[in-house]
Amino acid sequence: MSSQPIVISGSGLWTPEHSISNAELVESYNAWAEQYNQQHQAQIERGELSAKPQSSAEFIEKASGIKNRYVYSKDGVLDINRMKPRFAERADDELSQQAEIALEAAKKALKAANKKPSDIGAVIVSCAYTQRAYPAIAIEVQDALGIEGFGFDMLVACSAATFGLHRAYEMVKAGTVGAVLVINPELVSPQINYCDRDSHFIFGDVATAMVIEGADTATSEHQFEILGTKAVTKFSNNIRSNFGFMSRAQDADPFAADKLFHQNGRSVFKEVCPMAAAHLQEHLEQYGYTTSDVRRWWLHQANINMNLLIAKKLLGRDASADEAPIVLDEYANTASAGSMIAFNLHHQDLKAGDVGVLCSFGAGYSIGSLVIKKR
Ligand code: CO8
Repeated sequence: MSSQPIVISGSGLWTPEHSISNAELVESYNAWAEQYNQQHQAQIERGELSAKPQSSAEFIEKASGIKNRYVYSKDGVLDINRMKPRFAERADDELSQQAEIALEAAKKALKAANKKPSDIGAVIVSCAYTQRAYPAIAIEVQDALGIEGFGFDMLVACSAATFGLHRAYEMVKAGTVGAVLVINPELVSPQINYCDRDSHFIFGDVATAMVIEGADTATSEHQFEILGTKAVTKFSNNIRSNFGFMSRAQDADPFAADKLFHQNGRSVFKEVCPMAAAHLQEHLEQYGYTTSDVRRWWLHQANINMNLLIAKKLLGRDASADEAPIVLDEYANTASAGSMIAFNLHHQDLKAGDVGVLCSFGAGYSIGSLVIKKR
């Protein structure tokens, strides 16, 4: 067991070049809904089908705080005769799209951490979906970077990034690996039902990465000691995707609406906010801190009203944008990567001794947090 501090020594962020505003997304969804209603007019009139309701950019911004999302591929999403992104299928000897974006974020994290691939002993790809079952995307990335050692994928929906950091922390703490690269290539747009008014606006694509290592090897400018990690899961069907390899044997449509992301958003909101606030309070207490000792909250980015409510429960007042930065207005919900984006964009101003909290919450349910301190 290593007695030296374990640190986050670098982080990387890859942002897709294409973005979609609420106005663009709503315009194409509404045109699709109108076309659907015209094409199914007779069944709708007979009560056999429900008419598709119109979406609204104002509703989206007010209910979620989302104004924009980035996507790997834009044109197919806005094509009302397609309503899904367009990805070319790649040959087995070509780099997969998910490994491609993972590499972009990983290279930036390595650079920020002053690390070469030969310094890394393990690669964890942790995210909401992987584009194939095996070989692991992590092993593909490991190979592309020329890293010795091992890699594996792990899926924990919205908490994949924090849970991945937990595993990295434990590996370095146990002394089995010197430095770990944790990557979150959140390529979620292929799983979004762009024909569902209630969820078509929620997600965007992104990739984030972090390097975790012992303080004795860390040389980067911005280092954060991980004081500890805390995780909890509690089964819920309120956020679900039934996509999986069983569909073939079940003679089921592998792309039916229940196989895509769907949720009971209101219940999620009500149930997860108190769980997350209590979790964070307890985690801080383990180190003798109160919430007022925290300089920055890099909270999960699913919904601005959730973040405001959680911050208010914790602090007893509204948190400022400087205390709890919001990135979902620009990036939307990026599954597990939201708090990692917030950290990436908002950590360089912290001073030695400042305490911060990285936190995720979402499907599972799952909640993960790290209490960290600027060195
Ligand atoms: N335009 C206009 N009206 C709308 C729209 C729209 N786009 N969508 C819904 N409405 C309507 C509803 O139909 C409803 O109408 P009515 O009152 O007549 O029934 C009304 O607006 C209010 O709807 P809601 O009660 O649903 O509205 P909310 O204020 O609750 O806002 C949210 C909806 C934004 C979804 C909100 O509930 C929310 O954000 N909840 C939290 C959800 C959350 O955090 N989920 C986590 C999901 S992410 C995760 O866990 C990772 C999964 C893995 C990644 C998946 C990648 C694809």
